[in-house]
Amino acid sequence: MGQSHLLPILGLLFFSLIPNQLCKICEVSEENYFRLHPLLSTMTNSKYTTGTQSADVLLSLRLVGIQNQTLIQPLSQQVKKYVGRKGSNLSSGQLALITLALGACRTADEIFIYENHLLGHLENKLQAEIENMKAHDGSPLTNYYQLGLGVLALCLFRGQYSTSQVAELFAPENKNYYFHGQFTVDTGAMAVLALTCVKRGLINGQTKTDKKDLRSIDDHIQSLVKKILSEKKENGLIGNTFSTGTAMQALFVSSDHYKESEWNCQQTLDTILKEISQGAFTLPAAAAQVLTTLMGKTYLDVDKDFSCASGLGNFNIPSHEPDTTTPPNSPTNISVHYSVKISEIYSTTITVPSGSVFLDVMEEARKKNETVFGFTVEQSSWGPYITSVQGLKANNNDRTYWELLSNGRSLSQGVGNYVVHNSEGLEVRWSKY
Ligand code: CBY
Repeated sequence: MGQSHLLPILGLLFFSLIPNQLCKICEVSEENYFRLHPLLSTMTNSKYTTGTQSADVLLSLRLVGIQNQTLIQPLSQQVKKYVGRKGSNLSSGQLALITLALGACRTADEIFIYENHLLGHLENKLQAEIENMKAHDGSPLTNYYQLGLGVLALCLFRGQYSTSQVAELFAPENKNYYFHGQFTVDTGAMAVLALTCVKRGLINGQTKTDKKDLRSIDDHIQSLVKKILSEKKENGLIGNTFSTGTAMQALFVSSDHYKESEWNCQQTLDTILKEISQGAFTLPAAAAQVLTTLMGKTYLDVDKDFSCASGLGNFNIPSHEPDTTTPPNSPTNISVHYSVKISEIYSTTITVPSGSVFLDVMEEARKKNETVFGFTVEQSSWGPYITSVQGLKANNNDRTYWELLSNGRSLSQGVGNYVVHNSEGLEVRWSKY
């Protein structure tokens, strides 16, 4: 074959390689599917306390292609009932997550999205977040993770948003990407997913804009990807155990922004599989997020017009809880130091059965002294969240919250989940993020 014939073939080959370069994914191989069983047990056996937890699980099951209707139908009903109950009290991120879950692929649930004007409500919620930022020194009503989810849902479902406003909001130097001056991987990763969706829309000509916005969105993705990669730990985790799944999704869809040598995806995957076997993912929201990623999917795969995948159609769904998550019914007691710190420190020693969680300690302390150790709690998709202690309430406008610490180190689990140890020093501290 002459050179003149080879050229077009080489050209074709070159172009066919480009899409691969834009999306690089590593996923669990079929012979390792059994290692995902603990995630599916957590997702299918827990009683969902909030509708957003059900939405997290529904979204994940649909994206990975589990079509078992006896699992899917009740979840979809719970999510819709929750919308009916909470109505306009849903936050921007909750509404976005619910929309993603109901419209993850082509099902009859799509009607619910339109009949209930979920996209219109979401547009208003995002506007309210922006208004709050104007009135309160750049702090949104909720947080930037939820703003990211909101923009992502509007982008995927072709709602209304302004690209120049998105480009301005998601500039990497924005304070909302940082807690205590530290870059938050969860938040940055969600922003990369949202910005990538917006960028694809611009490139495909779905949304009209000037070149300036496209360039600035691309620069933001570049800079956020760099920050995400700089949070990579020696064992491959990115941020911590619970942010790694979302971080991986962000890296899957942005592989034109880093070199292959900058991230060993397989190492990260292996570490996550090890964490699963050690029982790290006992919350449905945590299990759902990471399952999506491990099956090589991202939230950008949400497509209400595309038939539901059947990748894991025949996946053997475990029907009972794994032994690792049920702590032994041990009669032994342990004692811990517990303190509440505002500017003064209030301390006590508490005895609880071994296997108790942080919340059990707080409840015991409250029994001893309601004035000093009284507190309020709310359910979130990540379990119970402490909203006030001694009547002092956390406030997003002031960026104040009740931080959980053990022996002076900030915890990466919530009060309902963190199992306490003998003679540990536990603290709830009035903090500013
Ligand atoms: N989701 C949200 O709105 C939450 C977004 C999120 C970035 C989230 C982590 C990540 C996620 N995937 O959902 C987040 N946390 C935020 C924004 C916040 C702030 C909430 C206030 C606001 N502005 O909206 C705030 C106050 C800084 C915060 N998280 C506090 C805490 C502590 C809660 C203590 C309490 N008062 O009960 C705590 C326990 C940290 C501490 N040491 O005090 C905490 N968060 C943790 C540990 C976590 C992780 C949970 C992991 C787990 N296994 O339980 C987390 C996944 C998450 C939930 N927070 Co915040 C981050 C991580 O470790 N990777 C959208 C909605 C629809 O679901």
